[in-house]
Amino acid sequence: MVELTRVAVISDIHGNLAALEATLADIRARGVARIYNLGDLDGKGPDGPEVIDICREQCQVNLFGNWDDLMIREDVHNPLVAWHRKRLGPERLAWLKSLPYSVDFRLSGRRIRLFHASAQGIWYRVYPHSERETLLGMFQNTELTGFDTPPPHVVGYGDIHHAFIMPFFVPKNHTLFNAGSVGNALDEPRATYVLLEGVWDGEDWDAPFSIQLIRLPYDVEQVIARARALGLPETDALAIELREGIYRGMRHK
Ligand SMILES: [Mn+2]
Repeated sequence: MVELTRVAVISDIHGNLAALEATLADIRARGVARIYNLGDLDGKGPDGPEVIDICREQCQVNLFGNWDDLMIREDVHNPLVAWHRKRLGPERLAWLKSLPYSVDFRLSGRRIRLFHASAQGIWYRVYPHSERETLLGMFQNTELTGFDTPPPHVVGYGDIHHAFIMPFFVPKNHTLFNAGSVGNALDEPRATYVLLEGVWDGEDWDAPFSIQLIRLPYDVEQVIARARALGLPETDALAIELREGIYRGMRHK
């Protein structure tokens, strides 16, 4: 009997503490050994500081996302970003700035790579309906992912707040998945994450391997009330995203 390791892939928490707590409770109940967080810890929801402090302590890996970039960029003066930045304080901002771009590991023979948005950059967005060439670009080594290891077979990312699992017909043995969003899911309004299971660092492709998509309820109204109490800018837009999963940038389209 082979020993299987469970790795939780969480992403895009966006300052939503209630969604993170629901996710961590589920992760603990399933006996998960490692938690890998793909970034966008803050922005949007009201509790960025708490989310960052918990992830620093509980996640084995935290990666850098595009909202984390907004937080640390001195050329961004948007009032919403300024509100979040002030709450985070300099020490947490310095930690965000230190986060790595991607992580590679191996499960049941497969080389697995995780990053926030794509191999091309944190601001280069890839959708399940993107061109085939763009989708295959997710498996390429780039200056950002490094050239130290051969390209991966399985790639996981976040960024679009839209979870999916896409095995390729050609090339064989390749799968692209999106972990969805813990705190700002836009495909269905529940805390979402992905669970991987396989033999840790194992070379045998015939050992069991699985990718599972998990949806969890949490107290959305508590998050909205907390945002209002703290005076978070754009709380009405946040409320629509959290209740209905409708992106604020899409409301007028
Ligand atoms: Mn995001």
